[in-house]
Amino acid sequence: MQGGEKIVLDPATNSGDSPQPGIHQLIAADGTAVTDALLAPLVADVDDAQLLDLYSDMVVIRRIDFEATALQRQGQLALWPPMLGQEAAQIGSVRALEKDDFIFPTYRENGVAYCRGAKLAGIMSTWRGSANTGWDPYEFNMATPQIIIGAQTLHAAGYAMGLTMDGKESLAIAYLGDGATSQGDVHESMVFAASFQAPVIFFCQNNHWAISEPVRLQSHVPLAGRAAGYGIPGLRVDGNDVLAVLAATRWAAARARSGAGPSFIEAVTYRMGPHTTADDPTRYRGVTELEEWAAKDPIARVRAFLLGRGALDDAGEAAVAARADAVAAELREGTINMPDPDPMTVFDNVYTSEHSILDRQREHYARYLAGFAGASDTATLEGNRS
Ligand SMILES: Cc1ncc(C[n+]2csc(CCOP(=O)(O)OP(=O)(O)O)c2C)c(N)n1
Repeated sequence: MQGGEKIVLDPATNSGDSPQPGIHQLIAADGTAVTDALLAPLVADVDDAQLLDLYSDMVVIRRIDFEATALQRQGQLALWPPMLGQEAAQIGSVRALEKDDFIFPTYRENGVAYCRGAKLAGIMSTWRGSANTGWDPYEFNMATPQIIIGAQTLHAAGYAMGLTMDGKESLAIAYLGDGATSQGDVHESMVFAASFQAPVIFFCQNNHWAISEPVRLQSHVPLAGRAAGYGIPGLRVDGNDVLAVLAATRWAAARARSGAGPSFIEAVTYRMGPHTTADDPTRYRGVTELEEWAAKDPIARVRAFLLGRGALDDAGEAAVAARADAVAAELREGTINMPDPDPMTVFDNVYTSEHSILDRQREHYARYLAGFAGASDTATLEGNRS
């Protein structure tokens, strides 16, 4: 990587345990400070108040996650992809970006969407099945949730190439998972990004599992090493260390803005919950692994760090808890009272112009809905959602 930093390509180090060779860290799992020559200068300006904000954001998005999971269990959401354990990776990265940087997320970056300013009910609407996206991509500079694994990396690379052509100074960031790095789209996007020196950050959250597929099965080298094969500098960072993730993303952002081209960040973290609420992780992973990672909890770590510095007290904790309570209440209220869309709007925004196949489908669906006319009970159309 840039600056002579070496990527460790020993398969034995790909377990994700930290500290380990090649993983940059600033706050250890017990909350003590770690020296890192590359990252430390990048966050030298971050004071206790800013760190407290990062902590508060993490507590809030964990609360969003718990509330959404509960709502799914209560039948109010069709599905939810938990971010439990990945709060530092989401908050540290998004807080390193400028407003005009464009984000290309997967389906799991709901914490990122929240920090970007998306409304809570909007974020939930996709998971309730009420809308294709819960925010206006152009208002928040954040694309719609991407379910097709890796596809958003192509969009990000193309957008970044466009930024260069337009002479813009902003950047694109693609969020992706460890599993996505096995996907052809991701490799194609890295080829283009490297060839055109596009201002794009590939931010990979290595949460160790692609549904039931462990990362060790997919890659015999650390994932950041894959980027090196394209000539893209890669950096492995402790993804449960919010300060280190903030620094790593600033590193990549500075490279992009200075014309140095793409970067790849492997944030080594862990998905502590299921893949989605439709998944049962106890069928494919052991409790010991979960316990090991619970001891590296990203929120407990920054909390311990703040307490150690005297930067967090009971009043501070109470303020954070109150913010989380308010967000949870708003989320619940907004979800439960969300109006159902007109069923026919499902055909909107598919094509920009008329399309004969879509016209036929629209007609069939209208006839199908008309078949319920006698029932006059909208509950019949909606099934047993509540
Ligand atoms: C092209 C494609 N293939 C398969 C799937 C089914 N699928 C959904 S999530 C997933 C695993 C993704 O794992 P990873 O990239 O590590 O992200 P994570 O869910 O762990 O955040 C798969 C295979 C899909 N959505 N798209």
